[in-house]
Amino acid sequence: MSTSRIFDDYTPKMKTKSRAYLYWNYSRAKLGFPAVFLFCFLFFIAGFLSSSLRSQSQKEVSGVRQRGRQLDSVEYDLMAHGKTGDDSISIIPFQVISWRPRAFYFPKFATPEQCRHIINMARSNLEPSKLALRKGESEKPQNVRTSMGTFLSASQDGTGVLDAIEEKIARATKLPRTHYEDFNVLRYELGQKYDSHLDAFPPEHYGPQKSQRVATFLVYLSDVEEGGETAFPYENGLSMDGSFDFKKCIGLKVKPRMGDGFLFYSLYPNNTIDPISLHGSCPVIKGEKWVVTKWIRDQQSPF
Ligand SMILES: O=C(O)CCC(=O)C(=O)O
Repeated sequence: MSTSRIFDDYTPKMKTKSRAYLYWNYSRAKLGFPAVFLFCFLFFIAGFLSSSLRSQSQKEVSGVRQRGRQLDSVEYDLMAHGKTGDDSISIIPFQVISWRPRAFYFPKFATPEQCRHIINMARSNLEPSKLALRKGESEKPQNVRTSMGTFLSASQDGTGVLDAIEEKIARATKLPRTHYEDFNVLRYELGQKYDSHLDAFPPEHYGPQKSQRVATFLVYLSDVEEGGETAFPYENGLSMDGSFDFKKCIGLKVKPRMGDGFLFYSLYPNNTIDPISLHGSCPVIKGEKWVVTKWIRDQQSPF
């Protein structure tokens, strides 16, 4: 085929096209229709295979983390800040787990090194976890909370790990550290659990309160092979007809994974207690569960 045939459509409009375009046209003519068709077909197949592979990996949710959206890197123009403000932007990724209860998941909130450090700090001081006594109770009910635990304050940790975690909780919750109780590190061995309860203290059961727990921030310090989920049996108003057995582990379940953070609110925005925040720790079926709890109050310490 002569080049004049190839350039048949070389009109004035085409003159503006680049040499590359002309070369492509030339090559196309030289290769012939079957070769171009084959090339397009292979290109289509490659695109189809790569997109179906990508969507397959995103669907793998059973037992495996669902792939989240990548955060775009954005340039921010900072504001002038007040004396207690920051000169940088905080970005703490989270997922809304539920609005009833108001519960939010913070993947990879702490590093594995931070988790191991907190466990090591707590390990030698563990005692049986305690329960607050209700009005009229003289001793703690048996077999409700069977974990071991200890309290740690950020100031006890010379390495600054607890300080950094507490600071990050303040950024995540936007609630000030002046309202925080000490960290409560908990260890659940096989079969150990915490039956469903509220973190807030209803005055009808506990008497008048000087302050209330607004929210709870958990950082899971270990993976758990099976069981040990933090469970909310009243999720979205379910099982609230009065017949619920507080020892049952049902409803919305959050699986502990080393380093992940989990926040839920015990109070409504009007400071009354949200009954749907009722929650517990399911028995550990396989492995061991370590978690650290940070209770956040509506008043400054001391409570
Ligand atoms: O261990 C958990 O997942 C929950 C702990 C808890 O409910 C609590 O400390 O109040």
